[in-house]
Amino acid sequence: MTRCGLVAVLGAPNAGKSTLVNALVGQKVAIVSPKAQTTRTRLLGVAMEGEAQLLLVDTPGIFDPKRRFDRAMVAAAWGGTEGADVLALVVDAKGGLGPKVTDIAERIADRPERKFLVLNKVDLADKPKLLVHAEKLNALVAFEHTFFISAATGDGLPELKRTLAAAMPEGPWHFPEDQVSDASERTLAAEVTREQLYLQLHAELPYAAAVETEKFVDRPDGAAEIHQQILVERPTQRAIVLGKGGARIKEIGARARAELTTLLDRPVHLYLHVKVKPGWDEDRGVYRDLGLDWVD
Ligand SMILES: Nc1nc2c(ncn2[C@@H]2O[C@H](COP(=O)(O)OP(=O)(O)OP(=O)(O)O)[C@@H](O)[C@H]2O)c(=O)[nH]1
Ligand SMILES: [Mg+2]
Repeated sequence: MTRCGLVAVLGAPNAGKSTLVNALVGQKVAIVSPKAQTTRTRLLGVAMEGEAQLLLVDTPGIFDPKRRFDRAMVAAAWGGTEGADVLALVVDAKGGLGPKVTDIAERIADRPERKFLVLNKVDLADKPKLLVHAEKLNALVAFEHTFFISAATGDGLPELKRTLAAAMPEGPWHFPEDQVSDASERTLAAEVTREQLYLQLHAELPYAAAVETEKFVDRPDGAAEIHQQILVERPTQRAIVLGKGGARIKEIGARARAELTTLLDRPVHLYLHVKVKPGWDEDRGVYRDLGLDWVD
């Protein structure tokens, strides 16, 4: 008897949703950074637990969006919860709860799906605070279970995974056992480069940038040849991405290439090009390429 179902992993930005999905899958499928709003589109990570296949929907963080692009991200997050068997609300337990978290809790309170509360970052949080958060959120939502975990250290993950597996409906697996995500290699490659933008450049820049894979060629020698465009809004941002004498873009390319060589399991040739495209976040074509719906 096999089981298979959808788990929507949702929460405020920076709660550790993508870190959790990676940890449950047992391999990196989603990019992670210390900055909020790292995940921009829905992504499916596939995890196995005994006879159960968990389809984990990693979603962008939910916040109060202003720009069109942010609204599209938040719409993608709520869209990612549709059809889920379990809604897993991931909460960063180290700080205060904040209005974002209670707003999300209130919005899921009346939904018919099974709901799990996942208090994350217990390695950083103090115990009394954890219990206060758990109590407060359980007063807002009828959570079936509350878990205290660290997606970073793995603390509490086996129990969470077992409980999720048991909550999945009976049915055939949707993906081959060795498939880890629904993202194409093109998309994965673009995300890995974007992760380097987040990790290496600070201030507001990453929010002003997008990465598109323009060409992905499998060379006869087995290597992957990847051409990508980094879109920024202004010439000054282009200069920041390039760095002095091109040093920054070189380092971004080197790290992204190293990571992709591991993830794609073959040699990678990565070519990056920075393009100034004012208002790229108002271009329907960019939304389509990134897998976001245009929102009015
Ligand atoms: N110490 C600690 N750090 C964690 C834990 N889980 C995640 N982090 C860190 O928290 C930051 C945010 O993690 P992400 O997984 O990108 O968070 P997210 O919820 O996917 O964020 P968005 O995609 O921006 O909504 C990263 O720096 C992670 O390394 C944890 O259990 N403990
Ligand atoms: Mg994320």
